[in-house]
Amino acid sequence: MTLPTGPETLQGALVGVEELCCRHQITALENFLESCRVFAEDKTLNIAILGRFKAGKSSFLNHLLGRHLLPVGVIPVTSVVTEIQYGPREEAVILFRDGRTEQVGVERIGEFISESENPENSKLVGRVRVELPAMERYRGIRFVDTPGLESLLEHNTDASLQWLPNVGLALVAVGVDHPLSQHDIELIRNLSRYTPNISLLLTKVDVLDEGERAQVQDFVRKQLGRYWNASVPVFPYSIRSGFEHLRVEIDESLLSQVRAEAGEQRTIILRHKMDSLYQECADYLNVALRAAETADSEREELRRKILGEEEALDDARLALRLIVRHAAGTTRTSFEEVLRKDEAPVRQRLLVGLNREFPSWIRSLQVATERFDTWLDAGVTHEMAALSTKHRSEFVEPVGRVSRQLSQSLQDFRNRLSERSLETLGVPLRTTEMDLHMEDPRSPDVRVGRIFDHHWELLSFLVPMDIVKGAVKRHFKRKVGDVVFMNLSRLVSQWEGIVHAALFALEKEAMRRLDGLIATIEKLLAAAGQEAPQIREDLQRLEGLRNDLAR
Ligand SMILES: Nc1nc2c(ncn2[C@@H]2O[C@H](COP(=O)(O)OP(=O)(O)OP(=O)(O)O)[C@@H](O)[C@H]2O)c(=O)[nH]1
Ligand SMILES: [Mg+2]
Repeated sequence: MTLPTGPETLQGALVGVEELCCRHQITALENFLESCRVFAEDKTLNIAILGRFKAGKSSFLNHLLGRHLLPVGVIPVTSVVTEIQYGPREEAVILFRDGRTEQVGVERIGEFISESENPENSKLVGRVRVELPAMERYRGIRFVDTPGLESLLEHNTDASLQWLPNVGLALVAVGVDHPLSQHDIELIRNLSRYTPNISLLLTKVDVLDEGERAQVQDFVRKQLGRYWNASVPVFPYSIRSGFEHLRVEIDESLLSQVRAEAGEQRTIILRHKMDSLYQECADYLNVALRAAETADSEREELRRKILGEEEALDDARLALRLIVRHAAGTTRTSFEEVLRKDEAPVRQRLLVGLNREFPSWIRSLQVATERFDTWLDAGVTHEMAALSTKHRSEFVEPVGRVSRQLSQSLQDFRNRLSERSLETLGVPLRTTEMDLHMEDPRSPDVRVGRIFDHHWELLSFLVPMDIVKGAVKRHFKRKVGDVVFMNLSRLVSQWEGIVHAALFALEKEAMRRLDGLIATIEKLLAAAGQEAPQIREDLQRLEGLRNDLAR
């Protein structure tokens, strides 16, 4: 692993925390440790543009780069995290969630990142990386455009929030038309766990006259000052002509400086992340120390006060399970509901096709049945594939919803633990649940295959087609209806199977996290008196590592 500067110290710090977590079995910090490790290994510092939908994030980056690279618009547009960095040749790489990559021309990225061309990210893109020779002047940094928060399109909010732990520098975009909401404040608070370097980009200032602009800037600065002691610099911006000086200003006061000191900046940010990590690790160790200082006879009581009775833990597990069971129990009826409206139109389309094709099949009964079979197979497969794509987001919706509910439920459990720890031991246990993340499920294979068996071929030499034509066509029409119905049921079952598998995988992961957290706390609370010196020593070691880094 290579670290930006002071590699031994940082490396030592990461390994040090890792060792302490390992010795005291603080498995609950594994995810956070991992995100620090990933950041430490990244050679490029990222500057993320985050914020409310339609705040002008993509427009800002286009304007900064002096070209129309990212799609922009009046309705929510960006649906995939997009990275822009220096490269000797202009190219874009689409990184799909399943690990596949595809290289495309830069002018085609809209097909993958815009809501209109990739609705609800149905193409399952993880990230898009664009390399431009024009980024030469910003070598060493990478701009990251993120999907807007707070719109009705929750998948966009999820995509950005899941990316959050990777943030290097953050530029929070706030339009003067919605100057600073509670959500923006929450976002900045959330970001401050991961980075000390947060600035505010006040966009669209051209829509205000000079007096109003001063008022809004004053308001925003005052509000920020109310919540943070550390300053959050505010950069007014506009992409309209007449405001070019604002681009120069942000470039000189922020971007160029960051570029010149990218290595140092990475170290500062990594230190900040490590500091949050220390804080949380120290909280765990403090709990263990207080427990170790408690007389053995009171230990059981202590455990009960903090973790609650065994039944209370079972209730917490049950609550997670119920979230999943409830969602799984309603998928079938809701999927049937979704597809019910499509049955008649699909049947109708196929019957129109049948009327069109039938006259060319009537040479013999054998020809008619064979052609009918092939035609219906292709037609139904096509219709099912189209329905599967059209309703994909409705089918996978429970997965995202359940994932959010489980994360929230786990965080509530952590908060209760912290409160009880503070009450009982006088030390809090500030820990944060990393969002549960589930890869989007794959769509089912809708190929229909041979549709039905019949023995008409046996009759085909005996029956003159002219006479039975009408009966055959009526029979085919009935068959179309039956096959459509059968395959819609099959599509429901296929999606139900896929979504259930994803939901149960989420349940398993949530359970694993809850049990991991409980095991961590139990282990810490079980710390016997003779362990106290070791814990004290480890707390000191942690403090030492922290001081080393601060120096
Ligand atoms: N007047 C004015 N309009 C702007 C400015 N910047 C962006 N806009 C407009 O704001 C709208 C939203 O711009 P986008 O860049 O798509 O916003 P976004 O934050 O990337 O939106 P999402 O990707 O949906 O989150 C577009 O109609 C832009 O033309 C600006 O400086 N001034
Ligand atoms: Mg955008």
